Amino acid sequence: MIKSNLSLSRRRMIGSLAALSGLAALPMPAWSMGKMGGPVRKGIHELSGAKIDLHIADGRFATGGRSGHAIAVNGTVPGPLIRLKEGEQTILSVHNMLDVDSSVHWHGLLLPFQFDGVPGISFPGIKPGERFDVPLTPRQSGTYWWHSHSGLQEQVGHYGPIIIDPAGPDPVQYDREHIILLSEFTPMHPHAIMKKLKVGEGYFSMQKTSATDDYPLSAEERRMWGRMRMMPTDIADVSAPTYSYLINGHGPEDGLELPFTPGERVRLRIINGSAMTFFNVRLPGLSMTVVQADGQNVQPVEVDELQIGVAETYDVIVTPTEAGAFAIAAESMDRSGMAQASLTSQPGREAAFPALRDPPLLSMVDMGHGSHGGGMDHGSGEAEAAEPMDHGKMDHAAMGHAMPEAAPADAHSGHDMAAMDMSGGMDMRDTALLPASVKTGPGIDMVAMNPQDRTGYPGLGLDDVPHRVLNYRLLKSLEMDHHKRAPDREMELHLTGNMERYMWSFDGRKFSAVGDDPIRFGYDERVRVKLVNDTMMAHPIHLHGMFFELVNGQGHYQPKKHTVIVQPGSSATFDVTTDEPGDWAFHCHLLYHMHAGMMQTVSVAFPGGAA
Ligand SMILES: [Cu+2]
Repeated sequence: MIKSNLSLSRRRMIGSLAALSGLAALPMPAWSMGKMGGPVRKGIHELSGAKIDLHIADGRFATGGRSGHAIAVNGTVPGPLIRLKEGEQTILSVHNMLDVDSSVHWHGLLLPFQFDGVPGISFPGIKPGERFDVPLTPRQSGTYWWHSHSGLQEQVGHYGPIIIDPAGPDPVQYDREHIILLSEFTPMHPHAIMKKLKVGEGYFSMQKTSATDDYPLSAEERRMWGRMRMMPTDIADVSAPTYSYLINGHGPEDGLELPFTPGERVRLRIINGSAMTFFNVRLPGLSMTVVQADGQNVQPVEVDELQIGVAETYDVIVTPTEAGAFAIAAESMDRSGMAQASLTSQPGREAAFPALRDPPLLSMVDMGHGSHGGGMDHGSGEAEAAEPMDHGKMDHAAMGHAMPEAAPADAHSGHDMAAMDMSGGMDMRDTALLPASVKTGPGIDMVAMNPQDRTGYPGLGLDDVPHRVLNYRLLKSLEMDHHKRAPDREMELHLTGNMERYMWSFDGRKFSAVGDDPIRFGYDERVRVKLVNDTMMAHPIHLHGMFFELVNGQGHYQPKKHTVIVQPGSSATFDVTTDEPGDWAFHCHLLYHMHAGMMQTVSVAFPGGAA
C-alpha cells in the first residue's frame, strides 16, 4: 500500500516544494487569539474532511485528585482523532495559541519532510499566534498518532491519534473499534522532571533495593550490583508516584468504559503516546490477535499479553462472546501503576482489574553480557533471528544454550552473577570494544561486552509469565515483499549513555541542532542499520519519514516499523530503503532521553544529488 503511489507522489512533492512553502506560518486572525486556560475535557473527538483545524492552547487537567497545567488541542487531552482516507487530500491547519513555539509531528506518516514538524530539522516551528498548514494526501493506511516535537510539550497533553482508512477493502475485519491511547499525566512541570533526572538518576525510583527489602537477590548479588553502582531495579526513569497513567485521557479513577456487544470482533487500536512509559497490555480472559504493528498489517498472531514501547502502535482483535466487563489493563513496565478501562457490554458495569504484579529485575543480559540465552529465544523457537551482519562476532555456542522457556526469574541473574564474579571482576566500560565511530568520554558509563540480537525477547518481566506474549520475531508482514533488495551497505550505531549524569546520546555524541553532523544517506540506498544498546535501559528508537524493515528472521516478510525497541545491552537491526529525500529526525522516543541528546538528523539526498 505504501509502495503503490510512491514515485508519483515523490515527484509531485519535489516539484511543488516552493509553492507549498508559501502556506506556512500565516498570521492568525485576531479573534482566534487568546489563552484557553479553562478545564480540559478528556477523550477523543473525531475530525475528518478536506480541512482539519487544530488549536493548541493551555488548559487545566485533573484526574484522581491530581490537577495541573496541560496543553490541550481543541480543548481536549488527548487531542482529536484525525481520521483520513488513503488517497484523499486534506489540509491540516495547526494554530498555535500558546505563548511559546509549538509544532505537530505526524508520527508514522509518509509526507514531504518540510511538513514533518520537527523544529530545527524540518521546519522552524510555529510561533505563538501563527498557523502552519500541512497539505496531506495519505499514501498509506493504518493506526498512527501525532504529537508536539517542541520542548517537552508532549508530556503535558499535546498528542492525539490518527486513523487512515484504506482506499480498498481493509484486510482486517471488525465490527467495532476503540482507540486505546496510553499516556501519562503529572502535575509536575516537565522541566522540573528533567532537572531532577539530571540531579540524580534514581530520584524518581521508588523501587530501590536495600538490605531489608524482599527482592529475590542474594547478598552476593546485592554486593555485585552495589560494586557497579547500579541497581537491578533501574527500569523506568519516572514512575507511578509521579505519573497517573491514562487511557484516552482517563486515569484509573475516572472509570472509562468502552462498549461492546457479545460476539463482536472488536478492534483495539493501541497507541503508546506516553512520554516515558512502556506498558504491558492484557485483557484477562480474552486473547488478543495482533493484526497490525506501527500501522502496518501483519499476519494475525494470537497472544495473551504484549509489551508496547513508547511511540509504538499495535492493533489487536478481541472477540468477547459473553456479556460482562473485561479489564483493559496496561501495567507500566516497572509495575508501579496501571492505565485501565473497562470493555463492557452493560453501561455502568466496571471490570475487575488485576493487581499489579511484582516488579521485574534486570539481569546481566541487560548489561550486555550476552553469554546467557535469557530472553534470546522465548516465543519463536528460532535460534537466531536474523542474518547477523558479522558472523564472526556472534557467539553461536552461547546462543545454542538458550534458557528453557519460563525459567524462574532469579535463575537469570543468579547464574550470571556467579559466573561474573568468578571471572575476577569485569570492566563495565571497556571502550576498546567500541568501533572508532563512537566518541568516548564521560557520556558513556557502560559498554555492552557481548551485545546479542534480542528481538525474540518479549520485554522485561514478560519472559516468565504463564501465558503467550508477543515478541518481534512473531511479527510477519501480511504481504510478501517481492522486491526485497540486499543491503548496499551496513552501518552500526551505538546507543550510549551515562545513567548517573543522565546523559544520553548516539555514538557518544549528544545531539545539538547547531553543531549537527547528520547521518547521510544517498537517494534510494538500501542500508542495513545495526543498533547496539550500550546502556541498561530499553530505548524505543524512532525514524521519521520512512518505514524500516525489522531484521527478525522473517525473510521476505520482515515487518515494517517506524519504532524499534532496542533491549538493554543488546542489538537490533533494520533494513531501510532511503527513498524519502530531506532531513529527518531519528531519536529515542523516551522524551527526556531525546531532550538530553539521544537524537540525530538523518539526511537523505534528493534524486540525482550527492549523498
Ligand atoms: Cu532512550
